[in-house]
Amino acid sequence: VTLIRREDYVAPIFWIRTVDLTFDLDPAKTLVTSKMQLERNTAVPHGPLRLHGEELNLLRVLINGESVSFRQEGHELIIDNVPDADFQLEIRNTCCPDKNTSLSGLYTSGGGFFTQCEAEGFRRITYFLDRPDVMAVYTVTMRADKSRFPVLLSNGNLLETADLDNGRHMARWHDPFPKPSYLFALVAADLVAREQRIRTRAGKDHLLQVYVRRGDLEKTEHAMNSLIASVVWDEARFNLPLDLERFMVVGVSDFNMGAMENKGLNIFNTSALLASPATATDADFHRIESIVAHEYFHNWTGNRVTCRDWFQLSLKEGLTVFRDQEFSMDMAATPSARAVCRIQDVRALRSMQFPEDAGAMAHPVRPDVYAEINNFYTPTVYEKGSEVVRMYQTLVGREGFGKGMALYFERHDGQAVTCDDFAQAIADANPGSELSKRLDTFKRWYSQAGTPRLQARGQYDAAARTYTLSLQQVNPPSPGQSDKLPQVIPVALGLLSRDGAALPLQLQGESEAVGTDRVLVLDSAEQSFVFIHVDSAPVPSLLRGFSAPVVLDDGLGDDELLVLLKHDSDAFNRWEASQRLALSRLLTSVRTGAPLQLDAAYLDAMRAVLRHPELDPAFKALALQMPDEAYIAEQLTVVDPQAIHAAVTQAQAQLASALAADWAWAFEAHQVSGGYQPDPVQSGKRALTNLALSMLVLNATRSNDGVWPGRAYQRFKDATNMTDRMGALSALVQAHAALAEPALERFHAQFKGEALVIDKWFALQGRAMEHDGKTFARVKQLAKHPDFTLKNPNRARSLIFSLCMFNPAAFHRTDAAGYVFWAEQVLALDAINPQVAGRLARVMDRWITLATPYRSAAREAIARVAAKAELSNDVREIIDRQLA
Ligand code: DPP
Ligand code: ZN
Repeated sequence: VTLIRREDYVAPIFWIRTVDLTFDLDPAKTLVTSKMQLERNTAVPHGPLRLHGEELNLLRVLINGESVSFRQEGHELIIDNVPDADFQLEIRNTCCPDKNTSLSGLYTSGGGFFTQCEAEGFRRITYFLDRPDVMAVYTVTMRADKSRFPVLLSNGNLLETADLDNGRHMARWHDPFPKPSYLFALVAADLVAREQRIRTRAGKDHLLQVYVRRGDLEKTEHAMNSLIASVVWDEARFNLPLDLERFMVVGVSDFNMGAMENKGLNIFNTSALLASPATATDADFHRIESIVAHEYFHNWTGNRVTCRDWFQLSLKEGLTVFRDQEFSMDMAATPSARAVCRIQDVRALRSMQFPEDAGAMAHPVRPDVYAEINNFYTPTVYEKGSEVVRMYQTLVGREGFGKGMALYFERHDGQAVTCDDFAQAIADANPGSELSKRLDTFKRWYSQAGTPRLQARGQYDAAARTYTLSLQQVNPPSPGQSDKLPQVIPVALGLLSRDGAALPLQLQGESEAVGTDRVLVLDSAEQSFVFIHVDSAPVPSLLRGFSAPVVLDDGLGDDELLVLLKHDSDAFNRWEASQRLALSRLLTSVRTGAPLQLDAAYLDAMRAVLRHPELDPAFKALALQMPDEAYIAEQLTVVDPQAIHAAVTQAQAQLASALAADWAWAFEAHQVSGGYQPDPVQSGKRALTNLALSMLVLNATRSNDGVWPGRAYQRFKDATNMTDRMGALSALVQAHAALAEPALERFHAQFKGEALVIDKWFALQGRAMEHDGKTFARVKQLAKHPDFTLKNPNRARSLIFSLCMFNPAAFHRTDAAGYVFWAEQVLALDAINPQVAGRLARVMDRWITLATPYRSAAREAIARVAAKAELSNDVREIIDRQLA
């Protein structure tokens, strides 16, 4: 594979200023005519015109109306002789949307036409300078059969529509904003729209539309509400208005990602768009709100200011994830609901991004090299990128960050820029800030891969009444980066007395205490901070709100963690204490191989959380859950997935049985009354009742008691919303209760027309707790189910990814059958859809840490994939890195 390097960036030799596209849409063969206005970039040396194109059939090439000689080399169309003055280039080609199973470029789904151009899909539509720093003004004419494709959409404003001969019709669109090709989109399909007119703060009127297939209209209300809330929020928080008269969102069921921010025409995976109480869970509602917001926010962070090259991807993605996370927290409204959002985000970061940062595919937030850019839409670029943006805000303050954003748009609106430009704008808007003092050091977050380890040790001097906090950071090596420099780590902290009081914080040299909550900035390998006037040995609460994406070792023991769990004013660290109490017990059992026996101190603490009169039910549900098995694996140098799973299973069983009466109380006490709302209050109660129910069913099944399984089945049947229905079904399935089978059958029959619900049905079985190899056997069986197909990414993910990625105990088998299955599925998917295959390949990133016999069997499976001659770039790059 060819590697692309960040340091090799050169500006384009030509600019494309305008492009006029005409599509004669036909599923088997679509004709594309492209007329472009080109201009030499005088800032760089002369050279031939090289256009990107893949899977295209070229018909003709004209310059200023005259035919011209050209060459085709690999995926490039090369024209050596082009005029020095501005010129018009006309290209005609065809492509085959029906055969496009990769879902990149122009493809068909459910009988309609859709596009996906990020990152490099536009070159699968027509020949172009398909790179984000080439920005053009687009005019798009579409012609298609009117009865099959009554709705014709593209970016920007509708100029005209007309009926044509032979039952065809046309529409012409114009987007006034210059944009890179990755933001181009078109849709031609039989769709209906929910519409809403809004007037923004600036007094402008806008039309919002959500287009879906006919039966799905009533499932769009939540997306529309989320869109309106996003528009309002971006104006209020960042002064960023909607800049188009019309903003369209379209749902499609075959889609590789969650959604795509094409200018004025966002295209969404239906799983990230459609929701009704009967078909979507609280988690789905929450996810839809955040993805609708994310794509809308891209209109400024991504579209108005875009990336110069794909190495800068986090410029738009990290920043936009940060914005959507802030939005979700603001929507959550109450402090405890905000904390729940933060906990969920950090949990996802630590179980997805931390392993990535420690594995074969570890890369900096701004990567240095790639073979296939699609492989770099990663948790590092997105979620760690968002944490980096959050640290800017921590270092310059919320107001300072707002000023920095304003300066960023003032400087760069309409441009394609780099992460350096963003950093500079935030720093320049905040002279003298903790950021500006050390901007270069801070920017190491963009260039160094890996998760920093932060060690903190405190020493109390009773005579001097001082508390010295020594911080030390270690940045372990990652592939290609053996020596690293210290990073800037903002450490938000507080000190608690043993009885839980928040202590005033005064550092040596300061004239008075500055509150009970503050941020220390570590920017070297080691630094000590001396707090004065400290009356007793404190319990430190460090890294509050997870103020930096690091692994913290604070050396606290159970007694101190129990103080934090009970009293910390920072809800994140309160939750963290609950997880660490569980984690230390799980790890002891995994490391020693001794059966896990939960002690009274732990169980009493968990009971106190569950019974707490004031804590938020959503918080309780999170605190009472065991850490993810993937996160537990991260704490170990040699990973035995079965041992981890056994420890978690034992812990759950003991928590279920020791707290049985408390779970029963929690189940009864948190029932939701009134109509369904996906708000934090109701969803928190449902999260806790569903957790309680799963514990009760688990406990009953183990003691052959039929009462709770019976109640769960009844609840499953009678549920009035999907959250409770899935909660009860999952309780039965995870406990392997006898009633799980009839429930699964009933569920399938009830929802057989609802693709997104059938995905849940597959996913639940793919994630079911392993039990004598039954789960694995069932997944293999389900892969032959008439409803199963690898062609639809959601369906492939629902079954195959659920097993390989989210069910370690069913996947990692001593007979290696899980790995054999993985290799088969990667190869089968690669022939259809390389992007999705690439994602599945990532499952083996950390094979090297596996214990015997898993390690050698995993390597063999990877080698089996590597041996295949025709692999996509996507899969090849990942496999190469795994074997490097
Ligand atoms: N659709 C992806 C996202 O919004 C890529 N831009 O993050
Ligand atoms: Zn994005």
